[in-house]
Amino acid sequence: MTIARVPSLAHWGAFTAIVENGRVVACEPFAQDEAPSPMLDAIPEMVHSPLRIRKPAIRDGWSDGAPRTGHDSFREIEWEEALDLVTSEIQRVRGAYGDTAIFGGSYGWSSAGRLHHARSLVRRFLFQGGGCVDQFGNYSWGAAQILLPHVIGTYQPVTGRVTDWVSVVKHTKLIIAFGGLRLSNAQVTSGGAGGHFLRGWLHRAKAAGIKFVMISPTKSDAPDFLDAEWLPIRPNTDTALMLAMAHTLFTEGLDDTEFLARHCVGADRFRSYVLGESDGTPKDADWAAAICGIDASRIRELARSAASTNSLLTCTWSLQRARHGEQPYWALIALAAMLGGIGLPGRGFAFGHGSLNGVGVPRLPLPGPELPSPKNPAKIGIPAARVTDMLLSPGETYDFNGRRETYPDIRMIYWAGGNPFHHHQDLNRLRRAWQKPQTIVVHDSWWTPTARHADIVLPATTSLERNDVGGSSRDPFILAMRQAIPPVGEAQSDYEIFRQLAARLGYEQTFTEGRDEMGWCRLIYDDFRASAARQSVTLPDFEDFWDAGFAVLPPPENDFVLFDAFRRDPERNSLNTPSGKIELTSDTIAGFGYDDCPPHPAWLPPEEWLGGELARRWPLHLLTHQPAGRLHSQMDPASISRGEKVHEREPVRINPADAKARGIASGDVIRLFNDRGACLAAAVIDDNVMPGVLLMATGAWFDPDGASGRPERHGNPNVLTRDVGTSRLAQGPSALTALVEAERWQAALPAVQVFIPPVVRAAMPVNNDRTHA
Ligand SMILES: Nc1nc2c(c(=O)[nH]1)N[C@H]1C(S)=C(S)[C@@H](COP(=O)(O)OP(=O)(O)OC[C@H]3O[C@@H](n4cnc5c(=O)[nH]c(N)nc54)[C@H](O)[C@@H]3O)O[C@H]1N2
Ligand SMILES: Nc1nc2c(c(=O)[nH]1)N[C@H]1C(S)=C(S)[C@@H](COP(=O)(O)OP(=O)(O)OC[C@H]3O[C@@H](n4cnc5c(=O)[nH]c(N)nc54)[C@H](O)[C@@H]3O)O[C@H]1N2
Ligand SMILES: [Mo]
Repeated sequence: MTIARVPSLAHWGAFTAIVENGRVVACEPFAQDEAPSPMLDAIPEMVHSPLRIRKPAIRDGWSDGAPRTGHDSFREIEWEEALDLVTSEIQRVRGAYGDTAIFGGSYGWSSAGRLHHARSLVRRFLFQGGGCVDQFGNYSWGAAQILLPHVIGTYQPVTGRVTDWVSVVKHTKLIIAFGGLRLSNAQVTSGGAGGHFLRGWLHRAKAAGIKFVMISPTKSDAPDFLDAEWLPIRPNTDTALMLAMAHTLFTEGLDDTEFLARHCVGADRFRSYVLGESDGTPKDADWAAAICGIDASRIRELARSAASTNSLLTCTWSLQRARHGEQPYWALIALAAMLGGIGLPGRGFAFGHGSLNGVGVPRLPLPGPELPSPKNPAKIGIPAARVTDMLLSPGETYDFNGRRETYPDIRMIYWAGGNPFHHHQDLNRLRRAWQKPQTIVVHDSWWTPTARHADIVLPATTSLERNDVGGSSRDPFILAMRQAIPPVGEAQSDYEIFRQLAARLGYEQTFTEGRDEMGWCRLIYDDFRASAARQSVTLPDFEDFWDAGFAVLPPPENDFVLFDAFRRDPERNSLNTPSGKIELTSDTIAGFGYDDCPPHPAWLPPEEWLGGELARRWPLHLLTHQPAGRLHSQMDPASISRGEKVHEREPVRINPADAKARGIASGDVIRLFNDRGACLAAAVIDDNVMPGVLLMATGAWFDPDGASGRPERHGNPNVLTRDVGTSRLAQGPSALTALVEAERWQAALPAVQVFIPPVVRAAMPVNNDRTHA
């Protein structure tokens, strides 16, 4: 028996793959990781899963234009034929309809390695061939990315550079955490987690005597060891709470008038709105209590205690993934400005400390390793979450950040490294829109729901079947990802697939720049090493790095405090806003004239919330959080994720009162439904979820029942969520605004089918004697 130990990396952690006779049998956590993720255990199972795509395949019915059902059968073909087909489809569509008829935004997390990052590669490949319709922004912080530059001149605080934990532990006394600090979300870093840091920092913060107040619809959003005070809040109403805190500060003279005058513009107009001078409604604590469900006296006390001590206001990314998601972010900044702590150690505002591993972790300010990206000559993209709108409404106009844009007419979709049939909202609507293009090409390693909705499916290797370099701008490590096993089946790397296509299309040299896989690994590492050298940090040369499996940046010398220079001297270190200051009122946004995004932070009731008219018909607010045992939809077929299911269904947490009113017992299969769709899920009764709220993880593989009118079988909540932009400003996804009803499922229980691979007929003639790994 041969045993090999090979260093590698996933978004959820660095590890050593243990390989026995060509099979990955275990993944040992990286020795320097203080809190490795249990998700590493899912990797061997997934690499050798029966759900792997083994050979290129064509959907039956594609050539006849039969609808994509997700239940179609496929026919395997040889690589040469598959690559020729994709080539001729690209040529046909570009020739007949132009470059903007190809949609290649390909949103999705792909794998951690930077060379074989599928989304970067599909865009590189299509951009170099004439361009395509791209996707801007993301699902994570789509609203913040557009709003924040108007308010503070940058969206840096959502890319991870927020006042760091070192500063917090030294100086902060009170953390008010809107949306909480969900430890399970800190298992992952985009680009790969060399270490896991949040648990350690929270323990140090607790030991330093910091008091935590958590504002969330569920107590489970903070670990018990924090002893956080839990203030249950009605979903999507945090803005009302923040405005009421501002009201207390203004009326009790607790606002920092000097900071507002010297560092902000538009405080007067914001003040007159908060006090009710501009619209007749004072946004006081009593007003907010009726909206958000938190006691008026507690709201006033919270504002006073925030003003009386070194407080830090943090907010998860989830708050802006809701209708009018711009508002809580703007209101949080306004509140922090009134408290006067912005730019001071351990004070001010921050986003995402509890959203992703690495946020707030001290690290030298240099970019993570990356593959250089070319420009898109087609110069067109849509906000990431507007994909269904685009497919359904070619030629129609929409508003986006002050511009009026037109949706292109898409004939071909090329997707690699993403799973829209997981990530997008209102999946039944996406499924209708998905019928429009003539051809859909997908690369994936597994028969995901998106692969099953494609016409040409190309099997991609996993990270363990190729060489790569990984790392993140939020992590001090850079990691070698060495090939551990030969490709499973006939899978090829995304890079190699695109190289062969580029060769057929006449631009192989442009695509490869004359480099092979190892040449690119070396380039990515050497670029990173050079940027470290510019900061006087010496990293080992490539050979030593590749041999050791990692290199690490030393910790920064100084604590990072967001906007400290601006605070010291706002004239010399002005912000990149029109006024150079923090804009509590924005003339630019005022000029857009959007009724769904006014010129200053404001409470705008969403169309669906527990205080609104629709709640009479749909009385439960469905919140979808990130799953603890997988990355989005990745690894859902593995034992860890499946072990969390009940009767094979995704669990949904429900308050005892809501369960009782519906005759639901723990473990019952229930049907969740609204006008957009229905799914089955398994009830878990939990008094840590406030009444009126359902809490469910995203990412159960979409398993539509073939028969019409039947619920999705597995518990994919995106059949229920709302596919509407946050506002005309940012057009971000608003998944967390969704009302539903729940009832016990009384009929026969349909089996979950999505973990059974589709029917795939072997290529004819069968002439290969490969042994499948
Ligand atoms: N309701 C609701 N929906 C949400 C959210 C929410 O809060 N609520 N959150 C949203 C957010 S923040 C995000 S980021 C998205 C995530 O959405 P996605 O990023 O689309 O989700 P993943 O499941 O990570 O999909 C990655 C896909 O890439 C494939 N893949 C992995 N490695 C490779 C590779 O090397 N090559 C190729 N070709 N493919 C590979 C995986 O098999 C998988 O199919 O979901 C969004 N959806
Ligand atoms: N294990 C694991 N970790 C992950 C991921 C994963 O798939 N798996 N995905 C990663 C990605 S891509 C991202 S973008 C981040 C996302 O990070 P976040 O967006 O911060 O995470 P979520 O889990 O979507 O939401 C966190 C909590 O917000 C609360 N919440 C929802 N709506 C409201 C509201 O209106 N008000 C208040 N006060 N609270 C609310 C919910 O109770 C929820 O549990 O997570 C990352 N971390
Ligand atoms: Mo995300």
